[in-house]
Amino acid sequence: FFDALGDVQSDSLLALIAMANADPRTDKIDVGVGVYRDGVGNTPILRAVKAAEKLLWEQQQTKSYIGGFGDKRYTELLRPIVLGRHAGDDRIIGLHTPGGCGALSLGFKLIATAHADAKVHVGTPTWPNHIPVVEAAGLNISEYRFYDKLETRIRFDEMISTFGSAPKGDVVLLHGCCHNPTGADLDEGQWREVVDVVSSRGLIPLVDIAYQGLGRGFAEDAAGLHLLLDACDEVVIAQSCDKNFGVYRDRVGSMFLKTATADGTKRAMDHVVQIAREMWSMPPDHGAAAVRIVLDTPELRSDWDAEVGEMRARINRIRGQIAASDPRLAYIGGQFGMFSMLPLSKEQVVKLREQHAIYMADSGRFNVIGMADHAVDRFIGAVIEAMNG
Ligand code: PLP
Ligand code: TYF
Repeated sequence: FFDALGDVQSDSLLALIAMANADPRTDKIDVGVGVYRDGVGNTPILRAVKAAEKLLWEQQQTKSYIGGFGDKRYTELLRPIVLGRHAGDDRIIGLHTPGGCGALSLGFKLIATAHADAKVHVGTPTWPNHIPVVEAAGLNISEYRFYDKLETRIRFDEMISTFGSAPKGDVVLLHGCCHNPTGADLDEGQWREVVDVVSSRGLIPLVDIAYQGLGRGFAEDAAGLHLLLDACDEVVIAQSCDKNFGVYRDRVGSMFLKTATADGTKRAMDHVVQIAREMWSMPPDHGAAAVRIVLDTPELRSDWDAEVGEMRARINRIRGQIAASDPRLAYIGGQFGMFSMLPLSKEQVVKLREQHAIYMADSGRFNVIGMADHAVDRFIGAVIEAMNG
């Protein structure tokens, strides 16, 4: 019966983790997967999260079901962070999801429930999981070229002309900040142009914001999203706490929806809860409960702010170090978040893997803070050698 199943195309990033783990060389550098690593190469549990988990263990009275919306206090506490000046808008309602991935899935399935024939414009390259999630919702995808890897710049004209000729009701998938896989974020002027064309043509933006706080700062990283909320009646937001709280495996995210009216959003959210019921029924509690306790406890909250500041500072310090090493890498200093993409061919990437035990995605995407401090110079030397070769 199950012989009918063919091979799946595995997630190339997850396959890369296994490949790096299997390499016995002790000086290997794993800049493949997107998790934060500190100066000695560890992915620690944040102090604030550890303290919140202790409080949770002491205080939690029951593990009974929490309901389809998940932890409502958790989504309430996220509102000022994610929505900023729009936090009080009752046309925006949120729901706790299993990670950003769960939020994306819900968002696209909601879109498909409303309009099964909607088309989603996706800029390439993008996070490899975006495409299967959109396809699983049964929506049509139209790709446009977002970024030129060899010229190391956003193809902004192409983005604007794609949106400018899209019919009303088409969906655009936007990265809120810290673009994965390129690190190339829109600047404020570019966001304003995008917001103008999206709102004037009646397009539906779905904003994926999975790295808030790790680029320029919490408010800055959501500035484009807030401009969209100023101008658009209908916005879908897929948010993740997995990176900025370092709770990757606990699967902590949220989906927010804005429609033109509070009643309209309530009605749409009934559909969202129904869609979630078919997939996971209710979200896992633990990680969101820890995040809630951090945000609800002033000392933990300020410690968390400081810890995100430390992560951001390390990201931007290593970016600066790489950017200063060679004029061809200077662009990396003007990009944000965990990732940038090197202008290397797949052959050059494979050579780095074989000759230098440096593991990055075939596309040349690397995790800026994937390596320990002591490995940065060796990484830079090998990359320059590869670019020259
Ligand atoms: N969106 C982007 C752009 C990501 O890089 C990730 C990374 O995992 C996600 C969404 C999903 O995050 P989560 O692990 O919370 O599902
Ligand atoms: O892009 C990354 O490396 C992270 C981790 O299916 C990730 O977002 C990668 C692939 C995947 C889930 C998470």
